[in-house]
Amino acid sequence: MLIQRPPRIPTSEITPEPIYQARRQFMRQSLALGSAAVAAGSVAGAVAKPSFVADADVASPAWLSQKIAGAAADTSEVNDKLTPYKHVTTYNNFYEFGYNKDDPAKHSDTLKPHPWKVEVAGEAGKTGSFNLEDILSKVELQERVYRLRCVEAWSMVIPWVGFELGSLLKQFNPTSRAKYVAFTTLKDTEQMPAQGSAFGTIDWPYVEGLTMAEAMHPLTLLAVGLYGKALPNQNGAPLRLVVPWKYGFKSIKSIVKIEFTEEQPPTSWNISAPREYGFYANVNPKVDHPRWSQATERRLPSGLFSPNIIDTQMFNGYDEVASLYKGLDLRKNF
Ligand SMILES: Nc1nc2c(c(=O)[nH]1)N[C@H]1C(S)=C(S)[C@@H](COP(=O)(O)O)O[C@H]1N2
Ligand SMILES: [Mo]
Repeated sequence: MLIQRPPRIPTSEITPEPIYQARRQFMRQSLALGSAAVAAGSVAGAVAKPSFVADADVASPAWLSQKIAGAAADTSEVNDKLTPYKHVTTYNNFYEFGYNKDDPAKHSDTLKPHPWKVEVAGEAGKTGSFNLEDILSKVELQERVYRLRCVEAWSMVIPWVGFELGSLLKQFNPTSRAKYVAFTTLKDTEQMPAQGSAFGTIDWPYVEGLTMAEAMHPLTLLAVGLYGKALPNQNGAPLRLVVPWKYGFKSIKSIVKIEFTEEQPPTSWNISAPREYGFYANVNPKVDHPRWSQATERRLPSGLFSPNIIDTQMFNGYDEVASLYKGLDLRKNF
């Protein structure tokens, strides 16, 4: 991955967050007061609706906007401050639209996320091509506030709206031969012009993969929104993976294919630089990238005078996944 310059967003442009934080405080208070509602099943009752809703227009069909607006709020305690919407949607990696962090926000309006189909293939009882709307009609949307740690040593905290990948995969009845799940991004030089550019580090389409156990882990999401709105194109509309304990490049955007495989599938950054990017890509402060340290990270917003450097945590702080890697040498399997 290219080493990027510091963010270009001046600190003066940072959207004030009080709206989001105030709203969250309100949700907490109503939760505390409404203990009866909580006991009766808070997810369906008092806390339906995401806690964090950006005051932004994101074009999306009514059926999707409505579904996202009804997502169950994340009620877990999150100590990290959210990264403002403006940064989440203007500081992006989406090489299909260019290398610079502001390219995806500037150039992704050529992407047409609706209507959208996802092909499901491979080692499963049920395969075929499915409309996004049909896929979403069979899952429950939830808000999840997750840290996102890029391999380039910057990070954000994002309130996603999505559903557990495992809840979808089960519906296709994977066979006993399904050991991995492979994902593919759209390939279309009209919608993704930079895929046609002559000098490139990636052989399109972008591909990624997980072990079956990783894919079925309840932390693993397919996201359709963030900050209570549909995903902006630059964040991977209309459907992208979110694996919070792995480096951001595993969280593949604008997915058109999901395939159950017996063999470990190829992954884009591993193909382009195998010594630098592995298949596992678990966040690990003790295993440095060959060209830089992974011990710390720049938590966005980060500026010249307040770089906001923090310690990187093992598995990005999601210790509950440690059991997935018992007996695996994480230095070799980086
Ligand atoms: N198809 C595709 N998916 C992708 C990328 C990409 O270039 N193309 N970049 C990855 C990287 S390196 C990161 S850090 C995250 C960034 O997600 P965000 O822009 O929504 O923060 O997307 C990942 N998914
Ligand atoms: Mo990344």
